[in-house]
Amino acid sequence: MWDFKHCTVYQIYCKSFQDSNGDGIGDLNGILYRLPYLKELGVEYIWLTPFFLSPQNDNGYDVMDYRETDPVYGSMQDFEMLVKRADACGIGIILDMVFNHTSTQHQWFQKALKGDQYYKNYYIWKDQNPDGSLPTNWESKFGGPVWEYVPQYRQYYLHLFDKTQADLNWRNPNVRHEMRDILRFWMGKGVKGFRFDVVNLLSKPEKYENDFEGDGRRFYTDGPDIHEYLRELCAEVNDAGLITVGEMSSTSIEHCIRYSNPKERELSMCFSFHHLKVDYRQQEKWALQPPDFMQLKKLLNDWQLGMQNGDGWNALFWSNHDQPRILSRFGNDQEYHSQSAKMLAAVMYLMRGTPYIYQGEEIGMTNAYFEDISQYRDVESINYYNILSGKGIAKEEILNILQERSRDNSRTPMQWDSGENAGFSSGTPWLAVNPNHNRINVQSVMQQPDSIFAWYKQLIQLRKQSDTVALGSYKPLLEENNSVFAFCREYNESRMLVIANFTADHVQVLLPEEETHAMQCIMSNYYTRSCSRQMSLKPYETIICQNR
Ligand code: TEU
Ligand code: CA
Repeated sequence: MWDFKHCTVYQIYCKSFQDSNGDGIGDLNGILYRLPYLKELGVEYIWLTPFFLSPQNDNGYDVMDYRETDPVYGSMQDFEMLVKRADACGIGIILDMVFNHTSTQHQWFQKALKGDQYYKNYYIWKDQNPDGSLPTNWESKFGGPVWEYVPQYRQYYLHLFDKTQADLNWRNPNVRHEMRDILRFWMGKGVKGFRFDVVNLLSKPEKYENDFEGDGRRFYTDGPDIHEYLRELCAEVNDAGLITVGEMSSTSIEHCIRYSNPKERELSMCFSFHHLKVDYRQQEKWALQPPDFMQLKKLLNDWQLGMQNGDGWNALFWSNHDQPRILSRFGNDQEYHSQSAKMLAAVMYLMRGTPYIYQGEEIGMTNAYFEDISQYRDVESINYYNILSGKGIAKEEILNILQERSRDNSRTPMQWDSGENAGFSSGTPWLAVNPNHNRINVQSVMQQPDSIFAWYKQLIQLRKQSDTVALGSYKPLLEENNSVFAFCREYNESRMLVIANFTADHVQVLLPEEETHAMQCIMSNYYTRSCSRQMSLKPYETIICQNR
């Protein structure tokens, strides 16, 4: 088996991948059925989003029992079979552990509500202020305050996300013990890794104070004891050689170096999100702005260089189940559908780090373009529809914002074929299928040798085989160019050059002489061509060159 630097991970949002029993909801047996597809793509790991018992208020990120499967996704036997069959295809399963909070339906929280002090101390409780105000003025990530009142205690519990997702008290050693035990349980089932949800929010401050500059995040992001918690949590997982990835909310390069530098023995790698906020107006998700390319380039370059200098490791990604489709966002999902999809993939997945492909990205799936609020399912979208309406913003404008920003954009069912419900389900899908499945689907890419899918396959193979891609150093090029992203990877004597036009215009580039010397083009999204100092790039053109 390859180390994780040569590997690619494929993210499966179970609910939307493949339904096997006609209830309109994707499930574990659906994934089993589609394993040959993933084997064909060539990925080494599947990151599987939560399928644990849950009331599904946040689609499984509200866990009720960490050791049970939700029957809607299948049984424990189904899961065990999936692990076994995936293993036979050379694919390891990475589980998604949501350890910052539990569902308020979890028996720990239920016992806490019934007066059990042992379990009450699993969560975070605060008194009302003497003047009757909330413990702090912090805002929940899904809108509204982070505090929910419980009359029998005359106290509030903390929830950074939905009010049905109560934050766990990681200062309590019993909580930390439970979590290690849960990891042990799943390691026993043969999983090959863990993704830890919002893991840099686990360590809360000693004192809770009002935030007059922001929403409160500066008090609990990368908190005081976080590195210690991670070392403790992952000690056995690391000893067993499993892969771990932390989802880091609003973090810094300095912290991510500590999280992922192998000497620290915390995690294998980190997801960070700064590059996915370059189209937020003044850091505000619900305010639109066209993507700022120069900022995108600077952020990606800074993270590449910063993590390289500190011996940290990035998880490389454009998309996941919380982000709109990248093709509709930084690419062009109409005229240059295929070219821009390939260009984006080449840029991200040839950087230094481990690639994470989100289901459907490899066939060029796009945003949903829903036109009515009734089509949305996500708790965040629905909350913000109400919040923005309350602020007096016109309905049409809110719908425009949701078309760009809703998490449901990436959650529409996987498009397998052009038939009814896109081959996802024989019943009514829980979230509408994108009508463009008649053009964009797995069946059709399989028939095209130059498809987006074929391009992804090639990139995955390249990483498997090339130490330059997997292990090489990263150096940004053309940093001042406001249309082109370019960088060089180097390992011993071998060098790779990636050049990408992020615009729909033809652009000229002039590269330094030493960068193009003895270089040959190995991949291009128009046609294979030579590599020279001076080039004219077509709309969204990308070329990948190598010396050899
Ligand atoms: O997401 C964390 C999270 O902070 C994002 O939803 C974030 O708000 C968004 O990306 C803003 O850009 C994780 C899970 O991935 C998400 O699905 C869950 O809803 C959330 O944690 C709570 O568990
Ligand atoms: Ca199902």
